Amino acid sequence: MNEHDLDVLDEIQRRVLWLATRIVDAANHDRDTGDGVKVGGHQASSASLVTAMTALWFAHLDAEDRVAVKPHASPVFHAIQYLLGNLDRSYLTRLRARGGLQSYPSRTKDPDEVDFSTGSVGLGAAAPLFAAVTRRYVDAHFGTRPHSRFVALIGDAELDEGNIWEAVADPATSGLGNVMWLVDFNRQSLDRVVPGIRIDQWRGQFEAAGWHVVEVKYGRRLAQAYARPGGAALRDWIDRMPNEQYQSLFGLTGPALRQQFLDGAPDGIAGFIADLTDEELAPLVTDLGGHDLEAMLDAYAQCDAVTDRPSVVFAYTVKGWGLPIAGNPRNHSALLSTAQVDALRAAHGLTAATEWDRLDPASPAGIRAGARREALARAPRQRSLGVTVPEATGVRTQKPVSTQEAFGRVLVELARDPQVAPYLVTTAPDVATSTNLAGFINRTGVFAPTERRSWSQDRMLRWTESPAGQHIELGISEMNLFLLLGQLGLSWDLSGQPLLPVGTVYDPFVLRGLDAFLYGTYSGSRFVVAGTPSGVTLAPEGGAHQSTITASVGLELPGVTLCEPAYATSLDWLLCDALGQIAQGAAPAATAAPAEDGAYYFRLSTRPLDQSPFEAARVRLGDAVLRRQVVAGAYRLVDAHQAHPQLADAPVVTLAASGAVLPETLAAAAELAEEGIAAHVVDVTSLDRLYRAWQRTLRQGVRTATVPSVPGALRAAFGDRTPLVTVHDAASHAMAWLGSALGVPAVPLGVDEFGQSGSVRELYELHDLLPGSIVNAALAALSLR
Ligand SMILES: Cc1ncc(C[n+]2csc(CCOP(=O)(O)OP(=O)(O)O)c2C)c(N)n1
Ligand SMILES: [Mg+2]
Repeated sequence: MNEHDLDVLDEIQRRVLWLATRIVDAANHDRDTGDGVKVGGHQASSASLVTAMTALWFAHLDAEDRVAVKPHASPVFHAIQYLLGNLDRSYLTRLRARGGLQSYPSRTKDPDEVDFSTGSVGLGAAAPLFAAVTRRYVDAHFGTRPHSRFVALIGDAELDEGNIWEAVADPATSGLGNVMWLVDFNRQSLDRVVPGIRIDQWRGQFEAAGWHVVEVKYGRRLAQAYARPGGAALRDWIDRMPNEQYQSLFGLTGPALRQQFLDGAPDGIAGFIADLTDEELAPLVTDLGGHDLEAMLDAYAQCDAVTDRPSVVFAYTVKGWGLPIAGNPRNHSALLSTAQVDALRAAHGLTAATEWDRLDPASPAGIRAGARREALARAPRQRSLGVTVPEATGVRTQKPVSTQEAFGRVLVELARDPQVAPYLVTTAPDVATSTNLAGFINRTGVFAPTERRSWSQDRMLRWTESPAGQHIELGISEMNLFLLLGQLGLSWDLSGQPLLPVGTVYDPFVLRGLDAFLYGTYSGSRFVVAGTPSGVTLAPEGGAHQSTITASVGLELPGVTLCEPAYATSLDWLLCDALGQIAQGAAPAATAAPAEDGAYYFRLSTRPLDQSPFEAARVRLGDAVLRRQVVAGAYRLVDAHQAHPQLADAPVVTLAASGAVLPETLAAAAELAEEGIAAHVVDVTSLDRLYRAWQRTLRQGVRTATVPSVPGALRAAFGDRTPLVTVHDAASHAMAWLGSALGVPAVPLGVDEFGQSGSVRELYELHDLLPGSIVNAALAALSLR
């Protein structure tokens, strides 16, 4: 790049800096929210990345590249999109406003095209790495796509997040030459100037994991000074200076700066800088490489040249670069005053009339922006897969079977379906075999970028690794599981190929990956995850492995549908429906009205259940009706009046249960019948869909000030309003709302303490889930009428 081009880029970066600063300023000073809550925004964090981001978008990126932007640099991203002509001017004054620019880049809520949502620090760094894992898989299975580079722009303090190192360390992410992380190395976090010089430690960690590390430490001015006689000592001094001392230089001018710079310096340094005026000294000693356009472009080129492993660039920057708050340890959330903004505007040669203008299209900078807009324009992507997933695979079993086993079998059946099979991809954090994925893996193999020889003679598990494999095995990191699932589910967008991703995880450890789970669904990803085994039903495993709050988590997570079937066929129907909805993309589904988006969370169990009660309901209701009800969230497994006509005039109670506790619930209903009480049994297959149906009608009522009715999904299963007992191998709270929804007295049974080791019977006894307790709860519910 020649001097002229660098000057053009410099002009552009100055405008980017101004706009990013002013976007935050306008949000805070031009708008009155009237609620006394500060609007906020991050001018210093944004300024820090202006050079790196200008160099990327205005000189380096291609249309196929995908970039994650550090959360606090969203104003820089939007300023760039505006200058490229991809964002309407009206948004610039609407940062952090409803319907405006989101505070942190959002795939689903921002008006311009964001590749990766960010916000929870650490996750935005890992997401492009897993997007590259996904691309490698897609290329191997569906033919090579146009080359993409996956870039993450991350804050240096983000490297404190453990998930970063989990992602870097996993063999599944190794060898990805199309990945570049750019660390905004401003040596400041939120609270402070980070003590010590950590670069050597981080370099070691990256290199040990097989990464290519580039340091962009100094700008051209300092590089020239180092080349002069005696310059080596200057370099040595700046390299050794404590972060805090170096950072403090940015707030100083005149003799004070010189004095602070020389504090502790070896003899000779003072002499070396003696002939520089104070005005010359400041830009020299603060001349860092992260603000040198040429140095940054050179670093990007170095990363492109290394194609067999991921690269990380440590760009030394100044937090608040070009602003009066530069380097100030308290600048993370600091806002420029109106007077400071006025001075900055004038310094950038702008006025109140021109401050929001784009670059003059006739100027070299404007011409470059126009050319880059064209170079970065993307073709539309297809979200729908265009294949039909069957309504059921028809898994049949004479023997008792658990939902976890049925899940494995349904996947094997789908792997035999020539339409669906190619798109299925499974993943697990070292629990593939213990969550019944072995059958699927035996059919499809394990994915590896290159053929690997198998040394195992095990005929039960053929762990063949090849580029054709359809299972991606991860080390034990639930964070990585959800990060990968999230990216597999966005493959239609980021790699031009829709997939049907399915993951498994021990249910209690869903919580370990919860932030990444949320991240994926907030990003609009669609996948299936099975949490299995769940609850105290995996009894001997004890309290550390027993999940109780996960049902509530699944129920409450937006963009996630929780399903907890008890019987094999209902699991079959629900899983096929879920995959069918993912295959359709965002289109409305025939089964669950209105259109359901997002991911599916199957909470499963290893307890084998006798399937005959379900078969009886099938005979009673017929497959068409039963399937519709199962998919809608609940059906009546036992109708007390049909089962016991003699109880026509008896008191009636409803026992609603979800998942593994159905046998105890059925036994309780039988006992109640003997005592002259008619007990219906409702099998709740998706608490989530029931709750949503209820909320939809309620909200409708609230918004239109009309009386809400009981929604259809509840009416079909619960019918007459009887007292209610809910039974769940999960926190009792998760089902407790059903009483309010139906307007009936209710006794919720569930697990509200940590569990322990024991048999299923012993643990159910401990937590009041045995038939006797359910009977007593039913009597209590009846007495509450
Ligand atoms: C998981 C998570 N924890 C805490 C925060 C709050 N937070 C936002 S930025 C930040 C410090 C970031 O420092 P760094 O990554 O160095 O960014 P920069 O210096 O560029 O602002 C913290 C603690 C967050 N956004 N996400
Ligand atoms: Mg920082």
